[in-house]
Amino acid sequence: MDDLRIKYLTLIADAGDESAIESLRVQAVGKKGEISLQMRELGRMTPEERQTAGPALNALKDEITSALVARKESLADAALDERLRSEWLDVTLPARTRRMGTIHPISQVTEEVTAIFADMGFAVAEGPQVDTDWYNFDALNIPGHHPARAEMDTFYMHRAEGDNRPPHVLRTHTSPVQIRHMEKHGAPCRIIAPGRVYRADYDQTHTPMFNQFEGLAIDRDISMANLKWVLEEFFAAFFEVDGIKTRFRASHFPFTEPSAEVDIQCSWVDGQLKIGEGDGWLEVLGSGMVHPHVLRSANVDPDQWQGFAFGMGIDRIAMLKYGMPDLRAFFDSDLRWLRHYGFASLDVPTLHGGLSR
Ligand code: 2NL
Repeated sequence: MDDLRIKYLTLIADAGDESAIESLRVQAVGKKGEISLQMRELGRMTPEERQTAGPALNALKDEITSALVARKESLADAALDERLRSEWLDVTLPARTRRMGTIHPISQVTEEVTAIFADMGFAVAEGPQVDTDWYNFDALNIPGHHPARAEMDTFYMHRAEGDNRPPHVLRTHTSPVQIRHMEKHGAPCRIIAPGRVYRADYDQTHTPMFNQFEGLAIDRDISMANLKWVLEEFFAAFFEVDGIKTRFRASHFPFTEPSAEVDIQCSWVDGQLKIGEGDGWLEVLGSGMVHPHVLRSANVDPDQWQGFAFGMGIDRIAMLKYGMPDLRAFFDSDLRWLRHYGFASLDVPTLHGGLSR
């Protein structure tokens, strides 16, 4: 019996996998196994012999059965440990980047602007790029004879002879989006309207299609002071400099009264432009208090409501922030330029995660 015991305990300890354990079980304690055969021998023993051999055989069977179970469990644990080791995956690793094109600087800057204004409670409004001359001009206090119509180098849509629909234009600014928004949702409102606009003009600093965004805040007692705060917050966040100064110069637009052109602080040292320091000034936008005629056109009562509006070129502030010298390159689709100035597609700008990392 001792021989059997040592034989099986050794074999069990050496078993390398679950199927080896199973065949050992059959071989030792299965119906025709060695121990079962020994138990059959009990019948041929004297009662005295049986009294010691019986319990000893039962104890041996139990011992071998427990050894089989224990070994089986430890093999299963080892197999699991091995799987956990070999299939280990570091889920904290950064994603593998595969450059599948890049985000165009115009899209990137539009997202940055949207994130900054969203943080100040401004929603994004959108509208058609082809609109009637009423939404593009009349509603903005620019009547038919007004010189601003000619100055804007408007693209007019072709009209067939006898077509009585109102004339349509490619919008020359995103103001019609804001008019439509006020018509539909009334006051108060806080929106920005980013998008493409069109003017028939082409030289070093002008392209016939460019991108701008306008801002509009209407409430009972909004003032130029609110405008100044909002713009300074915006420039500090956008150019990532604290306490940037702005300068308001009196100006004129048909749709605002009073009107101001706004400069931001900058320095020019050794041909290097720096925003937010020094005592130079750079013109970046036009703004003012929305003209009562404009409010009335959009069915907002100017005796109850007032507010500010501004307009700024996205292309221009993108060039200033990212140091791009030529506006026209934005629209050339030159892959070398896009790879150089483009942004990684998963770097969505947010105020908490960084605008332009
Ligand atoms: C500029 C000037 C400006 C606005 C745009 C606006 C819109 C509405 C009512 C009143 Cl609905 N004003 N927009 C106001 C002042 C200036 O843009 O130089 N942009 C590049």
